[in-house]
Amino acid sequence: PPIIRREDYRPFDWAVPEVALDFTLGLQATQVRARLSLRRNEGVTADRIRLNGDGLTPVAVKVDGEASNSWAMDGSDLIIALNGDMHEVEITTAINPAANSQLMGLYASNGMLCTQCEAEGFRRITFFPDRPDVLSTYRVHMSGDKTQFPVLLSNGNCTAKGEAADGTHWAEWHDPWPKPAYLFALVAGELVARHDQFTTMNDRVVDLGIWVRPGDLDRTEHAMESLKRSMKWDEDAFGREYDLDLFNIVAVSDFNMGAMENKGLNVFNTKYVLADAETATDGDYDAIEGVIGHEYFHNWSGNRITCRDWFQLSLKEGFTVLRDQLFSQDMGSEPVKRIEDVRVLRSAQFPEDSGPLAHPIRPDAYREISNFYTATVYNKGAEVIRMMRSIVGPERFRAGCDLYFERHDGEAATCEDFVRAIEDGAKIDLTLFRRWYSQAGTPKVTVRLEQDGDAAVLHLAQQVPATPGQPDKQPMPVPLRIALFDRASGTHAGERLIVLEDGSASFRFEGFAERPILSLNRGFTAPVSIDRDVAREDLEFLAAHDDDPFARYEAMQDLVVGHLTAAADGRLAEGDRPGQRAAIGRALGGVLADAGLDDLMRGELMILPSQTYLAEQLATSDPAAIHAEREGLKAWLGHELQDALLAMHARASAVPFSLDAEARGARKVKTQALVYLAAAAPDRAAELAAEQYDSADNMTDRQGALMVLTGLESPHRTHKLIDFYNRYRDNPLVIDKWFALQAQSLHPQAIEHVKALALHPDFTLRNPNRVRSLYMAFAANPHAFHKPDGEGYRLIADLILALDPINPQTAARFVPPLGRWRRFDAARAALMRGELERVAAAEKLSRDTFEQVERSLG
Ligand code: HT7
Ligand code: ZN
Repeated sequence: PPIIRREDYRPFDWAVPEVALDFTLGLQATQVRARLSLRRNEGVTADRIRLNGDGLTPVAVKVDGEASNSWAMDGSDLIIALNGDMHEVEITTAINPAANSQLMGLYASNGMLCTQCEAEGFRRITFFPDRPDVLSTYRVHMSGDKTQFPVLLSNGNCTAKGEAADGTHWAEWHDPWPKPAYLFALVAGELVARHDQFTTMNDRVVDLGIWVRPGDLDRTEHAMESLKRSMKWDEDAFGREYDLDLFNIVAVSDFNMGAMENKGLNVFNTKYVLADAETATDGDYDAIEGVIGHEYFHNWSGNRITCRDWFQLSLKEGFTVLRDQLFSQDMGSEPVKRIEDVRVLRSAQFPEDSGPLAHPIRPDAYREISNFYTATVYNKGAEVIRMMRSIVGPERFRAGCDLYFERHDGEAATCEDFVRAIEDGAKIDLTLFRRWYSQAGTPKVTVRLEQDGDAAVLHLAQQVPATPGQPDKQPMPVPLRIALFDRASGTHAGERLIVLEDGSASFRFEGFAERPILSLNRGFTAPVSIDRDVAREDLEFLAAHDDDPFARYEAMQDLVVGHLTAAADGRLAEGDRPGQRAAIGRALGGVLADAGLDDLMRGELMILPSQTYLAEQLATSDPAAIHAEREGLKAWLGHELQDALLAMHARASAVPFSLDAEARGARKVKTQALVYLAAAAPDRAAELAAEQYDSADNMTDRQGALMVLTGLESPHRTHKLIDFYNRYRDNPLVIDKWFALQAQSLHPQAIEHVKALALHPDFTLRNPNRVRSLYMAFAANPHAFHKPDGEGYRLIADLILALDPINPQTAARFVPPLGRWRRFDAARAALMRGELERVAAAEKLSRDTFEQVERSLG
């Protein structure tokens, strides 16, 4: 497969102002007639047009109303000879949605038809210039059997509908906003809707519909409320008003990602729509609100202003992630949301940035764009824009965003356009800052605080590591919010933002008789890793007293990370272990007892750094050693703090169910307490967990209890797993949880359980949620995945080979866990690499998997 390069971008030769699509729908056979109005762009002399296709053969081609033979296939693309400046081309194709297991283009899911066109799915429906810089208005006519497809939806507004005598019916939709093909959508099937309305800032009434399968309607209330909150928030926070009379969301159970922002017709994975207390956790509720917001916000950051080419993906994704993060911060607890977002960044993006798949947020080359829907483009992309916001402040940032929306409305823009709008609107020079767009790798900032008479001097140096294709890097502006705590009073005189512009710099702070305690990267203002030699007492102080919640969390984490990485790496003198554990115990005990903390925040502070994050701190690591040390510490803490944890569990259990912050916090600390107790006193914890499971009146408590039980050897484990399955066997989203809990469990036989579950009648490779719930959960379970005999690696390689012909996009997402082979001990590295080589040797690999394996073997 060829490499596509950013530098090769050229505008398309033709404009396609109008598209008319006519669908004759059938699950096994759908006919598509596409009429494209074409206008030659100025200065173009070519005598042909290239229309992208993927797996299509033209049934008929007409040019200007006449059947034409002046066409030829070039690979998958259709080339039509055209001499004039304006033409109308009509192409008929025939497709089989039921056979579309890739879930790209038009496919059948649970008896309904739906589309997924981003990034390059439209070319699997009809021949078209399938690139985001070709914008057209769409008219869609569709007809189909009325009983099979009672509901017919597409983008924009429904302009007409009717019935025929033969049992079919039809609908016509018109979307007045020019859009690229990737935003096209069509849904047809037996669906029911929750309807509501939203009145915009300019008093326009928008009809809202959330469409689901009959039986799921009473689980759509939270999604609808989230949608209305998103619409209001985008008006208040960014001045963005919705621009159609209708906004529809459809939930489908077979979907490659979370959701899709098609204009006026978002298509969602059911996972991010359906919720009630019995079947969804508090985390699920939050995720639904976040994803509903994310897709809605794309209406401006993505749809009204789209991307010029797919290298600019972060223009819409990074910005929209930032917008959804700010939305969720405003809807719930700001510090807790910030901590959660940083945890995701560190567990998903930092490893990507330090491995063979590292790429800048604006990549330079790809073979398959689906492989670049990554944590780097999304989450680091959001962090990069958040840094601009931190540097200029929220008001000036808003001015920059206003200018961006005004300047580029209706265009296909670039990341450079965005940066320039922020520069002009916020009045700042971002020349050096642009390096964040072009350089991969997580900068490491080395920190030293020195006392010089009555001044504290902060020495900072940065180093951006080499990444594939980028051996040498330039320094990038790193904004760091800091505070200096006076040792005597334990207070600070206010925080400030410093920006490390160059490779190194020193900052002098007068008025400290004694070396202060440094609180650094407060709020996680920069997505960097920090290397600092800081005394444990200082970390203990910050873990107890820092008034910045993120920095307090960070100090807790640092205390544990320092100890566990040294221990797992064999650098910890045995004599130092008791003292270090005691310091962590004091810090955690303080967190449990701190009456000033709310439980949501307390729950965050109780979470130990993940095994992946710990491994990331070491050049190469032994997962078994990290696992043993981490579990050992957990058991020690659970034992030391047993009384406080039991008391907390009892207190939290008495809080009645509600969705308010207090009750959610109680549920969070309740299961956290069980996690520690399970490590320290498994029998006692199993009894408590079984009680929690039985008395649960909500999924958060029930899933939390079952999560703890799945890691234990206890008769309760089997009983509750059977009970859970029987209770929820008709609810696929909950059965996904059942698979995932077992695949990610601490149980020593987890790998055997995964192998057995793969043979369970409810397991299928055809549903991405189910595949992820079993195998992604397993690949993220270090003690099981990294078994020294390499069986975990073999399991994932087998999965990739089996899944690749069915759903290459999903298959390719399982390559990165194997691709991190360089970061493990030599024996494991050889086994992981061996499995990658086995995949590479397969007779036929998709472009998706081929590219990921090629890069991973590097
Ligand atoms: N913009 C959407 C991307 C997406 C996607 C990409 C590749 C294959 C399937 C897909 N489904 C959705 C999702 C988003 O970021 O909002
Ligand atoms: Zn998005």
